[in-house]
Amino acid sequence: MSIDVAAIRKDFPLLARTVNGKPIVYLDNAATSQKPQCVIDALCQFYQASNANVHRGIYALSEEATLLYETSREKVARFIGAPSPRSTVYTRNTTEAINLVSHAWGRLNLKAGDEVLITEMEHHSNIVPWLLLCQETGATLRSLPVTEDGLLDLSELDSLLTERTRLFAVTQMSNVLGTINPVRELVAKAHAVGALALVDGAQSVPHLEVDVKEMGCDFFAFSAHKMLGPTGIGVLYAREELLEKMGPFLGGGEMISEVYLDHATWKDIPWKYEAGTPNFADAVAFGVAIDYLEKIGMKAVRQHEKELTAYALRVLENVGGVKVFGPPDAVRRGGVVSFWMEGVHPHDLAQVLDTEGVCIRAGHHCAQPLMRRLRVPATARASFYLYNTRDEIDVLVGGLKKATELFGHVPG
Ligand code: 7TS
Repeated sequence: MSIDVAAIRKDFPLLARTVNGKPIVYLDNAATSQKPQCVIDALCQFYQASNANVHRGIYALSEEATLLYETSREKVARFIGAPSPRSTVYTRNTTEAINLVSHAWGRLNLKAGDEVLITEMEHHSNIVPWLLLCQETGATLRSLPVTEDGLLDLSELDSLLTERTRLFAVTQMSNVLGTINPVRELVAKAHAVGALALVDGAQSVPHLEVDVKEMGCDFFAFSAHKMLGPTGIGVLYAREELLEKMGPFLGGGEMISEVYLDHATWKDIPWKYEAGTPNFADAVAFGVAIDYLEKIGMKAVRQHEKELTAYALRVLENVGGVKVFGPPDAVRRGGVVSFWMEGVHPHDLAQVLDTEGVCIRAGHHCAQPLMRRLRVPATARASFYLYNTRDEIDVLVGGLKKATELFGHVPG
């Protein structure tokens, strides 16, 4: 099940470049991934040979573009185990997918006295839409705490998830701690009290085998750009009955069936949720990214990242003054490692690493409530993907040691 990393790296042209005179070590995959040549080619190819607006032309070129767009949707649906492409709506990204739910479902279904449950480890894009919705409807936002080990505190679940809860919105994998949450069980718990469950898959779909049907979730959101695809295209999966009942979200061309000056009717799902000219070129290239990942196999991707993460946890432990956040083993976490280095602010650390060609993210990672829980203003974060190597983690560790020397921390 192992993967040929050397061969994979050759598919990613950006990995051949240098930064500050050093070979690039790209460890910011949780922010966005690099793109293989086949995805870049697919974008160019589309504009060179197949570009026409979709779902409107009566001519061959437009039909061809439409077919490519819809074939890509079929690939996306299959990749996440969705029962049908009808349940798969294209959005701009995870953020827009979650906002689609908060607007098109939330406004119809929430009222004062209702509750939405999130967790303390959510990304702002799975917090702020619910905050806004609760402000608008008078509903209450509650949050499941995180333990010292960076896991969800499930001992609090039964007191927070009650018959008042209308929606439980939870991430499958934390973008800060790497924690992989037991979403199947959490979804079942939500359903047991009559709530719906939304799972944020922004960090999980790129790295784990995902099956939304087996998970049983009602909504599932993710972004192409974190999984080798282009920016500006994401997905909301939702159970078909929900998509039929709720919405629409944005109004405009292409989402309608008939328009009169005093009323309108909507197109079938999923197009009811895709107002205006959609991002068809990027959707087509997204399909090629999925082909690429499927060829390698998500089991193999996960295995590689598990090994890299276990290695990173081991070597980081031996760097003086480093405290790693999140679960201590690589089984309950994906390839995201956040840490704090005594005496060095994460921003200074990222700058020193940059001089070594190493790209990491430093900051609050759009998870300010979690930063408060961890009692830090920010963390440094290295995040891996299928093209990363142990050697690159060694370069990271070398950079950390250099930062220690520069900033005068004496280990021990
Ligand atoms: N949810 C999670 C868990 C995320 O990690 C991110 C992006 C989002 C939602 C939002 O995705 P978007 O594509 O709509 O922006 N996370 C990060 C990150 O960790 N660093 O940069 C973006």
